[in-house]
Amino acid sequence: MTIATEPPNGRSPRRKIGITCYPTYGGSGVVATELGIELAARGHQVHFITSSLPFRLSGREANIFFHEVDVYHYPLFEHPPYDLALATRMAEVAEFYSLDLLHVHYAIPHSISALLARQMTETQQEVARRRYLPIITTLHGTDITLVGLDRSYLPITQYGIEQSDGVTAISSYLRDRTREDFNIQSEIEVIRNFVNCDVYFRDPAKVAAMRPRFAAPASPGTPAEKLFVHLSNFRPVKRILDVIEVFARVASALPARLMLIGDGPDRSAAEHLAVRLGVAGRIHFLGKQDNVNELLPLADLMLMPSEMESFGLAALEAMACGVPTIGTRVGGVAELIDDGVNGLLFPVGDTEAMAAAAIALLGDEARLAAMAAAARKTASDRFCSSRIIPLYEAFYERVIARGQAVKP
Ligand code: GMT
Repeated sequence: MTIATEPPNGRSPRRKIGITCYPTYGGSGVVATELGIELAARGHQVHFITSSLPFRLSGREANIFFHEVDVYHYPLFEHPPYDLALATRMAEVAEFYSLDLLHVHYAIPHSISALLARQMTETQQEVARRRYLPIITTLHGTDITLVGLDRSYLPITQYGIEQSDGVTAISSYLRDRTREDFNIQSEIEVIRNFVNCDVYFRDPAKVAAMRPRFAAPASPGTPAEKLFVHLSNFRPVKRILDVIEVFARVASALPARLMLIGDGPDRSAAEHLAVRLGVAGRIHFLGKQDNVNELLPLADLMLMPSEMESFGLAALEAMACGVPTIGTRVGGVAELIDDGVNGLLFPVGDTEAMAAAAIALLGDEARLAAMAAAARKTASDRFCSSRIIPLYEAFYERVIARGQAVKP
């Protein structure tokens, strides 16, 4: 058993935490990585056990270790068993570094690999080295609302949730859906997405310097171009074509530009639609970007017309930068966006209403400024990492304490 070192300031004991996530672009990977960075900054030792270095990490951060999961490709394997390689690496790292717990993000397959690692650690051949390794699963979205509901994954998702020592969901909506769809009776802690408010903010001087690269400032007789932004992994659930449609409607009414940040399966369809609607020349396809905190504050409005969002991290990041979102009333979005106060919500697919609302808002500077200020205030009052990370730390302590009662 690891004896926690008590920090002098009375904060949570310093722990050794293994984190597993999808390391490429996507909200769950962003949350997992930012969580690791925040925990490391608070003195915890964080071990990322992932298939590659998570994209927001340099690999040189203090208190952060990276353990690559190497999958052996044997010609017999039609599908190399990543889940097993991950379980093995988890168990190895847990033993070598005496991890206090494993925290996995996105249920499939990570919770199952973690369960295997826990069992391996608990039943080691060498009895003296046996111990109980608690595992926490954080549910993010499609692991519950899409992938996990597929018949081929439902039973194992349910099993992974029920057998985890602790489960968190990123919104009340996701907690309730998990309980209903998977018939889960055990506790699910809601710990919402967070943003580092010291990194995501609007610096007027930087905006003034950078914005002209993306939208023309006012010139005699010509108003300034308005600037929209969308940030996602361009999967169908994000409805990128609605982004283009809304933007095309707005651009036919006033001078405007759109920054599209991210990449994914629907990018070429978006490019084709942009050409067809005659707005391709007004859109900056920026692809995957590392420092979105430098781009988001440049915009006037964020577009997030998703089919489903369990929370909507991209909207939160924009809001912290003082950029309100025009989004859809789905999933857990209403836990973040208060319609008419810090953003605007519409039914999925109602691009006409979204465009009309954007045009009206952009034409009313006082209302836009009030909404931008309210967006920043929501982010800083409720979702800053300084508020949310202690919730994770407290949850870790509860789960570790429960795990210490289990003697292998
Ligand atoms: O897109 C997903 O469903 C997966 C996930 C991801 O890995 O990108 O995104 C989800 O997790 C984010 C971070 O917790 C949430 O902010 C997103 O709302 C959520 N996406 C969906 O529910 C569609």
